[in-house]
Amino acid sequence: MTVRKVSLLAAIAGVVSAGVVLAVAELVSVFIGAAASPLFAVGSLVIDLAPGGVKEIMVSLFGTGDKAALLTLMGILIVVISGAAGILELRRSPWGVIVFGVGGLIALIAVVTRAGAPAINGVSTIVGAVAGVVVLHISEQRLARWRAATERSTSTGERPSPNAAESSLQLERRGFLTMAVVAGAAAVVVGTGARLINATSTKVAAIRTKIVLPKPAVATAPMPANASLDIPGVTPYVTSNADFYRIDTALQVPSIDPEKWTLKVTGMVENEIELTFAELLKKPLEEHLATLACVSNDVGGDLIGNALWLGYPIRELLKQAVPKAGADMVLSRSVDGFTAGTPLSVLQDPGTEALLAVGMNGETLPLEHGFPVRMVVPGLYGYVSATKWLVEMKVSKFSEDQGYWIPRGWSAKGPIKLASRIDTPLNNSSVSAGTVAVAGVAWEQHVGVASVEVQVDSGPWVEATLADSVSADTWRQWVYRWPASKGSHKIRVRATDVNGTTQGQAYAPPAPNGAEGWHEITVNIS
Ligand SMILES: Nc1nc2c(c(=O)[nH]1)N[C@H]1C(S)=C(S)[C@@H](COP(=O)(O)O)O[C@H]1N2
Ligand SMILES: [Mo]
Repeated sequence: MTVRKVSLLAAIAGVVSAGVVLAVAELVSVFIGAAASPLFAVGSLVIDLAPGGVKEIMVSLFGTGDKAALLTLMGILIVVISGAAGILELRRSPWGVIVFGVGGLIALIAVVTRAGAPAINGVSTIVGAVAGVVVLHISEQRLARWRAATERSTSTGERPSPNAAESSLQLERRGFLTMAVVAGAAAVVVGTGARLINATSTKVAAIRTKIVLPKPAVATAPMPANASLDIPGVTPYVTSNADFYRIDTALQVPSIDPEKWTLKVTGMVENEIELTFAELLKKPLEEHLATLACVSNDVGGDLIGNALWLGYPIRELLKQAVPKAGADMVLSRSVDGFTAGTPLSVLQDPGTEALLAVGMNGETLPLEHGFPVRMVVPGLYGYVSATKWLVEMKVSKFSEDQGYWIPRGWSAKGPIKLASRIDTPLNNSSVSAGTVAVAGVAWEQHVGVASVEVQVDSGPWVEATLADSVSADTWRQWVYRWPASKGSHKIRVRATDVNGTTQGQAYAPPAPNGAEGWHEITVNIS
């Protein structure tokens, strides 16, 4: 065998062994809980350790596919490192085993340091690492014997008999290949199966579908007939749950059994509160439409959605808790450790419909949108208000506590900025001459949009027709019927809010507190 072929086989055995680590760990995690999966724990640790700017880069590169991108990257790294460890183990045993040991240790640290992780979660990583190390060591030994047998069968001198050498070569060859193929195939089958079980968190998903939400004590006002303009290509006024953007640091959607869920109100309060899901559902719930936006949403971006939320007013809960003098924020905490710091005054404001939401568009909150309970606060970006998988609200001070994104370079306060977007026609599309409906949405939640204007090339700003306003807390559709002439044109949009403030042209990136600037597209009229 050539050196190259031996190295390649050694590397393959290393990659197979890494597959065994992951598959066995995934299998054990089926029994002790999905949060014990080392791959996801390491990914989450990477997310938490990454500097703030990285989020922006990942989101701008991959949008809501940022998690898939991270996992792909980790996959490539695992292949490269385990392949190298395979070669090392063959040439300089036990160095390959040591590399695996270090990798396992890092994974173990990641698993047990996750928010709320019990120590038992470490078991799957340990069992997986031991299994992988055994496979690595034995398969590299077999490869070494196969290589030795090849050398014997080709060296003429000390050959006992050509047949014996030949058959021992076959034996060693088979020994290695069987191990690699069997271990590899088993890792793929077992690992994929176990991962699917861990990912779907079937139990909680089944519990969720059985929940019957109560009728709201305060229903939303009937929607004005003209809240939706009937323009093909414009974003629907209400975003369906399936189309609602998803942004969070959770590589695995947390699964919370609502029977075991409680919300604790703690910190600077006269009365600490602990609320169960059943108690929450018995309270007078309200229904409100609110548009939720991500601070990472760039000019023209789609990290924004509008939904009908069902929930209990947070101000009522705070009334029962009675915040102490000096408190000015509520640090809300997710079961996975994410936190958001929201101004206490906003949550207590009788005019702000901040909800402990349990329903979204007539359905129980979907798992990836925070089941069983999340916060929704009109007028604030999600990173400072919309905590999903909510388990604690700590009444505190901005001078004492910080939400997850603040030490990563984002502003402590995150009021939504006035913005507008062109949905149709699409950028760089070709449209035939005639009247073209240029349409989109504009928003400044809790303030309200008063007018939208459109400019074609360097022409005058022309006022667009606005859809009826449902409330200041939701976006408004707009349309401008443009008499389009042939050629390439630039179209820009800008909105003015109810206070008379117009969006400025100067571009600001999403970090640290939200993008600014006019959305502009180019269309080709033919
Ligand atoms: N637990 C948890 N809640 C979270 C986040 C998170 O990372 N973890 N991200 C916040 C951010 S940045 C936004 S924009 C909204 C997005 O909510 P959605 O995914 O339901 O659209 O959730 C907020 N709540
Ligand atoms: Mo966000």
